[in-house]
Amino acid sequence: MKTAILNHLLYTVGKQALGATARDWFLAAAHAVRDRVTERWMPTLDGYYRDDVKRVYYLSMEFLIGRTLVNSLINLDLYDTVRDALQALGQDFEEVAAWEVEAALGNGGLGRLAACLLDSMATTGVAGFGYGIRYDYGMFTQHIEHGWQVESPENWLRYGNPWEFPRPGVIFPVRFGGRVIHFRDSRGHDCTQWVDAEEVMAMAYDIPVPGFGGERVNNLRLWSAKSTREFDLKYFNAGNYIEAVRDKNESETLSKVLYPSDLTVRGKELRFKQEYFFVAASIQDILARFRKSHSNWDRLPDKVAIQLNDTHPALVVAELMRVLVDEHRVPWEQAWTITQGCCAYTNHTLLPEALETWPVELFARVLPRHLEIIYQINHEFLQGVRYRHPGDSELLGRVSMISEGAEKRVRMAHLAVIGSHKVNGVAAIHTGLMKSTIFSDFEHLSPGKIVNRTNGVTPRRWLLAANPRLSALITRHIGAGWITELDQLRRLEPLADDPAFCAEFVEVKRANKRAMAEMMAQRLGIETDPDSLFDVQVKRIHEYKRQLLNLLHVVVRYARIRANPLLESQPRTVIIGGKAAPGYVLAKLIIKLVNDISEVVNNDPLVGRRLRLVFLPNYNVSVAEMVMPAADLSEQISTAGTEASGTGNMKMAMNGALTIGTWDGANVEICEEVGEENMFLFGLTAQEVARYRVDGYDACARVRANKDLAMALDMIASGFFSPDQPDRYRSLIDTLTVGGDHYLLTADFASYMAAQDRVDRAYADAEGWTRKAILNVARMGKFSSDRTVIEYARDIWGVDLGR
Ligand code: 26V
Repeated sequence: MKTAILNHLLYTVGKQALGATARDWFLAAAHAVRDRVTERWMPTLDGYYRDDVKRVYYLSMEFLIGRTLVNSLINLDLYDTVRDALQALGQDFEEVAAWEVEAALGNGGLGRLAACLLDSMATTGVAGFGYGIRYDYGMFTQHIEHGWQVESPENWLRYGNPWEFPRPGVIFPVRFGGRVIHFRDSRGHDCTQWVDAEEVMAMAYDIPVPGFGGERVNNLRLWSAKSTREFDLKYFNAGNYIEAVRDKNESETLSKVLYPSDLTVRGKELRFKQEYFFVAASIQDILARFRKSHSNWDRLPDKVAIQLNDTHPALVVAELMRVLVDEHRVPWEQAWTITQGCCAYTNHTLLPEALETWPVELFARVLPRHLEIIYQINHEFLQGVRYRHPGDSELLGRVSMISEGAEKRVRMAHLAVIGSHKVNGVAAIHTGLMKSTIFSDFEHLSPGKIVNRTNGVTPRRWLLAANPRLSALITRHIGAGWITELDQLRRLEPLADDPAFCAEFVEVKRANKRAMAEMMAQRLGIETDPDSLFDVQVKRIHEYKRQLLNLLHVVVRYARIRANPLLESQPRTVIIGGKAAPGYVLAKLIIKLVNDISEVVNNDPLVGRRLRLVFLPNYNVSVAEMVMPAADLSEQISTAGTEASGTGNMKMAMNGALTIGTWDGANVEICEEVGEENMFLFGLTAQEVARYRVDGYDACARVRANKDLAMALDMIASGFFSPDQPDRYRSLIDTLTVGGDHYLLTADFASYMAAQDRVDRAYADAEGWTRKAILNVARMGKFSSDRTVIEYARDIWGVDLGR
């Protein structure tokens, strides 16, 4: 390994040991590791080809991968080897590894889930291929200036990406615009062609995805936009250099940047084009691979499963139909059976503002043939509905793929549902709500099509790699089988009553908290007490996730200490982290509020060590890897019915945090596993929330009725934390009062405060807390993404894993 690293330093990086920077060492080590991954990659792909296995294509606009070095080392069992080799070369492993810029090609939960599923597919033996976009700029970097979020672009490819293989030979044209012509061919068949379109090229970059154990290495293929050769020719022919280069630039903007909002992209034509760009390239690649060993299109669903990660790749349905019908002359009905047989769709949110629709006008301009196909699919679908439900014209309007109104729009979720053989939600409660709310008509029309697949997270990254101390402790007691069979963690249960084990467990948590505290002191200049309760809420900033509810608790706690300076109170460190979409004004205001409150609380000598509030800047995968192992309390406090699943909830519980949470998303199933006595559940149920919203309720009356709530809101609204601009938070507080409090913070406030009191009492009993924390770890087996993948494989993908 030493020689391999030195060779790469010399021949790949072009440096000598003398004069090499830590980044040079990182690149050299990464290439040495990549060599080992590559050795197992080729045989894996050959094997798939030889055995003609069914392939699963996971299409996602986002893969939130994070750093790769440590993860690869762990999956290949080379961690110690490389650490020792670097040591022998005079380099500190951790310092070298820290130079890796993470691949942040995603917004949050949806993108991170895609990355976990890739890891689990490679580990469990699914021939799984990711397809996505190689953004030049992934998620922005968040800086905090005077308490406000400021975004800056992250040029993550500046020093090269050692994990990728450019494939200049794998390049497909993608067309936009033009018009459609219909004609009759020489044999009298009706034909359709899409002509006069502009062309952009999609070039492949491959990233190997090693499974744990290193036996199998799958592939993630990301597309990058390149201008077509014609642009270069134009430059030669017309001699108009500037124009030619401008065209080149414009076509290459397609893969320039990830949209940093997980809310809505209304009216963003570039986003629509990005979606088609990666769909068209992926479908060409998938079909070309199929055609290498098959000629009968009817066998496509036997060999190809296409999983649509939300509706972002839903154009697959229209594109597959177009290629089969227009280009390969497959009869429409037959093409439809094939398309439905291949496609399945995962829904990740019920929030109406996040449900994608695109104006018909935009479709007609950018993808005219696809619009025709969508109209045709819709027509036939509605015929069927009309036949089964004669006279129900309202039903037709509700399930149509086209929404009528001031502006006609294509409903991408309806396209995805109608074009798929299975549709799934990501937690039991979420799937239930899909069936009873946004997709209830489809549930009646095609019972059984909508199924649940509860999310999971990969225990390799989120326990083994992120928390080496706890992993070592677990392995010492129950062996290493848990790494690929997380249910084995159950064997820890009896150890929750073993004082020696408990002491070791406590020591692990304390060490993780010390490391986190050191980081916060170093980077943020905030001193925290590692013996205080680390109360963590890390996730995107959204009203529905209710970071503001968390802050109200902090303010009440602070006010109590001020009112009674001698008050005995459990020391707390409240940590909040997350990015706001750049255009989401209220979310950005919430970040400023965290910083304003922390400024006051952390500098108030009356408070002492009893309370700290920390805003953790630039929350990303690498930061998460440090935070999850250090959390005592996991805040999962969304309004019931709004968080599809959550996956941070799983990561924290798996690392021994207790959850304070609502009856929402996967919290419900975590509770089923770990037991209600080992969590702090509170608040309205999803049913009650729905009731409240229908009946309407008086948020202002709620505020008047609760002294703590009224006081906290008044402190914030009156400028106690923002003396430089006393009305800064007026608009934010108004959303909770005169604004109607859509996310029901005022309704859940009292119950949340009571749950926080239970937390304090539980934490005061150190032994009891430790026991609960151990039981949380022991009972989290269900939430391995290996289990999730196996469930998808069985009857969504139709892949036999021999289990
Ligand atoms: C929506 C949009 C709208 C268009 C602009 C770009 C964009 C990007 C992402 C999204 C979808 C966000 C949905 C999402 O991330 N859902 C999360 O999915 C997690 C994995 O299933 C789940 O654990 C979280 O509860 C859910 O919020």
